[in-house]
Amino acid sequence: MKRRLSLALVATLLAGCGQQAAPTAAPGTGALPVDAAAVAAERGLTADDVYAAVSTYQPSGRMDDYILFSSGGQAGQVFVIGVPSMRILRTIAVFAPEPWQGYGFGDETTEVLRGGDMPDGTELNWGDTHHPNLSETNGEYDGEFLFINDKANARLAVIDLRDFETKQIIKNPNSLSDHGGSFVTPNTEYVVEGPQYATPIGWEYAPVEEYNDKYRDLITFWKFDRVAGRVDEGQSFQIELPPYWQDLCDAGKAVSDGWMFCNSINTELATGGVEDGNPPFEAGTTQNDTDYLHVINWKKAAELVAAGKAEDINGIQVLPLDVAASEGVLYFVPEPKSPHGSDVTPNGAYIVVGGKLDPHVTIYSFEKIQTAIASGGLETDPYGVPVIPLDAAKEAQVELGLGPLHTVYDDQGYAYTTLFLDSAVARWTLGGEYADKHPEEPWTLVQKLPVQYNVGHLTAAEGDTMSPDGKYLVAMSKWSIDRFNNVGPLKPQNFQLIDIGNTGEHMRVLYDLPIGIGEPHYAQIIKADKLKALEVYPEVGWNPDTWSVDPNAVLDAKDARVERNGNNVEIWMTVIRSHFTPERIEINQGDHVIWHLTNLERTPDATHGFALGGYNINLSLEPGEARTVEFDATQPGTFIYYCTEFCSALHLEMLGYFLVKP
Ligand code: K7E
Ligand code: CUA
Repeated sequence: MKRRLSLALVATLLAGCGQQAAPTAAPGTGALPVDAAAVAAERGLTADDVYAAVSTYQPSGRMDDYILFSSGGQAGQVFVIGVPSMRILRTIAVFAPEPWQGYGFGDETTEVLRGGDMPDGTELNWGDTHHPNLSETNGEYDGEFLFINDKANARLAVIDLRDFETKQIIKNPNSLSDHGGSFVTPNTEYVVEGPQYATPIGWEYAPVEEYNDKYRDLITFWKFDRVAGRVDEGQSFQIELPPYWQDLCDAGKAVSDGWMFCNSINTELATGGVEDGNPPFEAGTTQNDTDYLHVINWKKAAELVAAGKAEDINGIQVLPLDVAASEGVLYFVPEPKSPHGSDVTPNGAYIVVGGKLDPHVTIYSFEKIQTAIASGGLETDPYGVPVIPLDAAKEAQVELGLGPLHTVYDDQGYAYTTLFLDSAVARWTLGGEYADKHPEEPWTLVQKLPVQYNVGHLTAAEGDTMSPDGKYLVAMSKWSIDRFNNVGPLKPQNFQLIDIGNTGEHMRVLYDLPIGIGEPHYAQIIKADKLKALEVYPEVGWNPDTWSVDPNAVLDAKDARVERNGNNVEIWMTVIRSHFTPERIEINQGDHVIWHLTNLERTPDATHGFALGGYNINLSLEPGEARTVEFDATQPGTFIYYCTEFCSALHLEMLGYFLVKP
């Protein structure tokens, strides 16, 4: 039996879970036009489910309030997702070729991808992306750029958010492994690539027995040139660190601006070798009750580099460890135990470290750290780095549960920490100037919300800025087990959208989004209206890499042509619904081909593809875009180029013949 659902019925449904005032009708809307209550009953939905549905559903054509940028894990790209609908809006190709975007299949995008190859030319065609970071101005996301690291090969990528495309990939010249990146300083002066597993500098060969002397970690401060939209490698520098496996880093802000904080996980200097009777890595690295929080004065380091205290190693300035230790750049503070995650509070006053093998988060006071440094008389570690006693720097510890990892913040003075082993998100209260914002005692656990399952990072709306928004949090779980239809042994990761703003009293899960490609580690959520992406490129013939009209763009089909100069054949081609001009190209086997293509469209979404079968060439030409492909016509025969986007009713007729005479 179907009943017409009135707003009063929805109110009853919602009241059933003791939450939220009943919704009130917008003027003139009256009763709901569909029998939602009957549908809910038929589908077995609870009042909580209905609340979740109406909190996340976006009618067709309605935009999301927030945009989430997520790492694509070992798939090597970035996902762009709307919040709260959790609709996937696009992927951004970064470290791996990606055909839909025509990324890495012959044109200038291939040069971007190849820019991250190994120094000997070994091609790297994937990356293990971990931490996307948005550019910041005065500690707030500014929506201009996104950076992401590749843990597997120690690389950094720059994405321009005017067109959501990767513009630069840099191979770190001295490191092979990174992790604590790509975190920015509050005005994006630097993009920081923190290290992970130690190797000799430049990953040169050295026996593992020489670990303590020869193996090192390096934290890299990539200087970002905002006008050029690129990292300026010549103005960048590195700081040599002991081989302690630094893990996650976060930049200080406000009072702590100019400082960087990284946790570490192997102060034991374990080198594995279970086959030789040594403790295996996981035992060797967990002997100590504490590792070291690294406290790094990057402004001081930059001054020392400018003063000539660094040395050039493989084209980048490296500040030696003994200089960093003796000149006030590097300090350690003990941190329990094998921690993961180091997150500065929005006011910059505290650093929160997740214990991983300790049920607490430890909160460090930046002021106390400075007092301890000023008092002097600090003991040093075996590498000569001053060590601040834990009690001198500690503000508080909060017991949360098993496996605390990462922490983010809201606008109500709460912190949220993931508990990997408990599979939960813990909400707890900050103290200090935040104490007045919430009714509870400072530094106490308030609620634990189960999530599914084995949660790693979490991210909150504008949660890494100086003014978080609250409202939404996304828990990024590694396992999904029983949450989705079985798709075989390799299961998706699970993003769970959590309501932290509308419920007042408690958090609740609103939506599950399976991520069936790559293991995302981290994400950031920005207000959608901060993003100013283009609808179409500014002018016809636009080169997205030089950000100007390309000298080889063809602005009118009548200028399309083929020119031969010896064995070089150069083609200037226009692309518009629904034809390529020219439509026939005849050359000789062995010719060198330079093929310029210009999409003449000005209509949003009027993208044309350009596939050249048999030659591994595939481009995506967005409205106004100009691209160039260069290759040797080694294969004789009759080839076809065609458009891969169903762009018009005569899309199937959008092709040409490429004839290569033997
Ligand atoms: Cu997976 Cu930030 Cu690389 Cu934690 S990291 S989960
Ligand atoms: Cu252009 Cu299909």
